[in-house]
Amino acid sequence: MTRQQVNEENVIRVGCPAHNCGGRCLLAVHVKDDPVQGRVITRISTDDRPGDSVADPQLRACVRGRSYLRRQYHPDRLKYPMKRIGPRGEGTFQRISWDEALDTVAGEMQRVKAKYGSSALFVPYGTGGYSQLTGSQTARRLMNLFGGCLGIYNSYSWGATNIATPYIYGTLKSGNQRQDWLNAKYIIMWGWNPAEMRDGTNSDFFIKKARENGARVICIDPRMSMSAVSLADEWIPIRPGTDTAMMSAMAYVMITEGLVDTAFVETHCIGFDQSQMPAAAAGAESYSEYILGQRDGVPKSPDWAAALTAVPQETIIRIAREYATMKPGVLYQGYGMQRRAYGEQVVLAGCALASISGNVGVSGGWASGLALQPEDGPSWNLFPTGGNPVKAQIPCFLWSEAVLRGKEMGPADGVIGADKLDNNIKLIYAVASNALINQHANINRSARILRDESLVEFIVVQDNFLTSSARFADILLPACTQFEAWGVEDGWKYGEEVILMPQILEPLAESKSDFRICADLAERLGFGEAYTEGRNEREWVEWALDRYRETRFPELPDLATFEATNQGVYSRPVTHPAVAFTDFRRDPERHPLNTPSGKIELFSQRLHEKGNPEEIPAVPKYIQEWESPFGPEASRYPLQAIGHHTLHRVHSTHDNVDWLEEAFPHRLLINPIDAKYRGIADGDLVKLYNDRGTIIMPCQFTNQIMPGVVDLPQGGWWTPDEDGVDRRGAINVLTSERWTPLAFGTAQHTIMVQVERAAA
Ligand SMILES: Nc1nc2c(c(=O)[nH]1)N[C@H]1C(S)=C(S)[C@@H](COP(=O)(O)OP(=O)(O)OC[C@H]3O[C@@H](n4cnc5c(=O)[nH]c(N)nc54)[C@H](O)[C@@H]3O)O[C@H]1N2
Ligand SMILES: Nc1nc2c(c(=O)[nH]1)N[C@H]1C(S)=C(S)[C@@H](COP(=O)(O)OP(=O)(O)OC[C@H]3O[C@@H](n4cnc5c(=O)[nH]c(N)nc54)[C@H](O)[C@@H]3O)O[C@H]1N2
Ligand code: SF4
Ligand SMILES: [Mo]
Repeated sequence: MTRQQVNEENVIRVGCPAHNCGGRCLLAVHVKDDPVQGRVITRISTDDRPGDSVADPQLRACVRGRSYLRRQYHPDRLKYPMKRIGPRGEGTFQRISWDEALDTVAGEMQRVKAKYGSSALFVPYGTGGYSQLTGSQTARRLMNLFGGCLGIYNSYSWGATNIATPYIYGTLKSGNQRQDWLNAKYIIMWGWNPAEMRDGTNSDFFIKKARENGARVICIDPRMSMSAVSLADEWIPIRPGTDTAMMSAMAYVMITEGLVDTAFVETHCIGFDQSQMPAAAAGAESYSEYILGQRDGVPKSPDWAAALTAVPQETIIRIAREYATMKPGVLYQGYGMQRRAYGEQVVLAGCALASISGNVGVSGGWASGLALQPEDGPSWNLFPTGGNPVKAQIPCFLWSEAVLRGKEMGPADGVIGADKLDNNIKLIYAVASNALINQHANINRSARILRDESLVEFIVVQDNFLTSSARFADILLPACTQFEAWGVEDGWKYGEEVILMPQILEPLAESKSDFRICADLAERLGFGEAYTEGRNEREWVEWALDRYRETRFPELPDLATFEATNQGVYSRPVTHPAVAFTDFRRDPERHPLNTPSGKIELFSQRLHEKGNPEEIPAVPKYIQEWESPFGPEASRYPLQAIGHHTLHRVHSTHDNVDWLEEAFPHRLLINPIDAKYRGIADGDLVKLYNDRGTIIMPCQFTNQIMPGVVDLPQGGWWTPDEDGVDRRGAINVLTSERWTPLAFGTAQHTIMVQVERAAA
């Protein structure tokens, strides 16, 4: 498809430095070549290709991309390498030369490796750079060539989903291409907010198109989210952490009213009832026995669920009937509700509903679960990190455990690749990560751990800004921004495009690209050539384009063509959207799933064998969360707090962008009913606390959140005062480091808090 370009000479089309935003968009960067200042960005607009066709829609930027010049030209950008001169964590640094910085880092890597071994080295989860040549993968390649480091697996994003989905479907590729949503008659956005949290650039656009096509759209969320407002026919507020109860009650309605697709269940599922139990688990509780309460005496009726969820039973019954009859239908699960205690259950319960309603493997339907695009989806990490000689890996969320007690950790703590770790973490090299402090749970605990120099002996942080994690660095390395480095990106989770990210500005002051810094370190450590393979960054981008061409996009232009046309993007229209599980649906015997039975496992023998039915049941169950309105903790901390992914930021990135703060001020969002009961007025400073910490910040009234729940959008920069009280509003001051039982994933959204009026 050729598209006419608007040929303004002063515009360069590039991929947005998306960081770990779920979108990938095209920016039109307007530049001026100034004789004194050099090249400056004057403004940023977006995709101007004509047409908004469904097959190949524009990749239009959001407010973060359009405000990017305020981040690019922020006065606080890191300009020079620095070393710590005060106590660790205090944030006092002194400028040093690159030579001193690199010598120190290389020297510490060698010292720690010699003293403890490679598995004491660690590159934490860090998602700030996904343009292939930026971000933590550059440091992983360095470490792997150096002899390896303790590995990580899983993500903060969808820790429970990642692990749970394959138990029922045998794969993570359980999604259709999004164009297929136009064939749906019914769409439930369950804890999913694509109008605000980008989950593929055009997900909200496709929902809008599906609705124009006649689909009824429901949003189930404790907040009347931007998606509830702009995309849905109906908003159903639900008490956080109780979704599995509503899903179970929907199954109850479907079973008792004869709305189950029994033909599909008989041929494609196991574990629905006793006739379908695996031989080795004969006699164990089946899915329908749990739903009907035949073993535990508790039918999972709408009445039962209404008390837990705060959703009226008539609503539950109606939604169940609609979903089971207005077919095909999509039940799209967001990830916020699985970043919770027992997050695995809500994932599996949603998949079970999709299965018993017969919505799996059909156009217009949706299997739920992680729902990666079938066939070859986008790739986050093309830049080769090489094999890690250290085989042991920990779940990424358990890094602070590995600092404290690595040597005691084994499979019971989610360790894979080894029976035991042979080290505690002693050196951390954090690149494009604010997950040492800001984005990890229980900030005050993390800070205590990192302050102790006898635990982690050396910390390097490489970032654009002095973030809350960077304050804990021993050596701070200034990374340049992605406008100042070469890169390339493709879709986040869905999409059929490749977007070029050419270097458009010189790196600020002495800052350097992640690739360059790691290559310089490799040079010092004696394997510079192995690191670069003789390629500079531009040549690595050419290399990446070649890989895309070989794997997904045979018609992808080469770099010279990209540059000559200033297109910025290559996209491939989707006219026949792929549908997951089509072959399995047609012929389950010849195309079995990658599960032990080859079928959809409503009952999982593998989960049964875990021998922990209270926390890891073999069929999806509602389990009361470890902090909940129903537990004793509610007497001191009666409010549930969620921290949704806001338009203002990508996690903690962009928190310091003034335009975004002006448009979306960072506030504790509270329902006036909860506020007035506490004598709080709109705009008051409030104290928000639990046993783990305290935040003082302004509040804002909103009726768009259900009473009993407050919302502090995640990602505010932790800013403790002299009493250790956070004055900006980092929700992780309040969150818990406890992990989910099966996936060892984060449960950061499961927290109870109290709010009161604060003295100014
Ligand atoms: N603008 C923006 N977009 C982003 C990101 C960002 O930081 N900013 N981050 C990206 C990344 S890395 C990820 S992993 C994804 C994350 O995407 P998600 O995890 O899906 O995002 P959240 O905002 O945490 O949660 C989505 C919705 O779930 C609701 N919710 C919270 N708890 C519950 C619950 O118990 N039940 C129900 N039913 N709903 C609940 C929230 O109110 C919110 O509206 O977003 C991606 N997109
Ligand atoms: N309470 C709570 N906590 C959460 C979540 C939640 O929903 N609730 N969400 C979780 C999720 S889903 C995720 S993915 C994590 C994200 O956690 P992180 O991966 O830590 O993401 P960010 O906070 O965006 O931090 C990225 C850092 O990279 C820097 N950076 C940007 N570009 C570059 C670059 O090119 N090079 C270098 N060196 N640095 C760069 C940014 O300045 C920023 O400091 O947070 C998790 N934490
Ligand atoms: S959605 Fe993400 S990639 Fe797109 S403009 Fe916004 S920040 Fe950039
Ligand atoms: Mo994420």
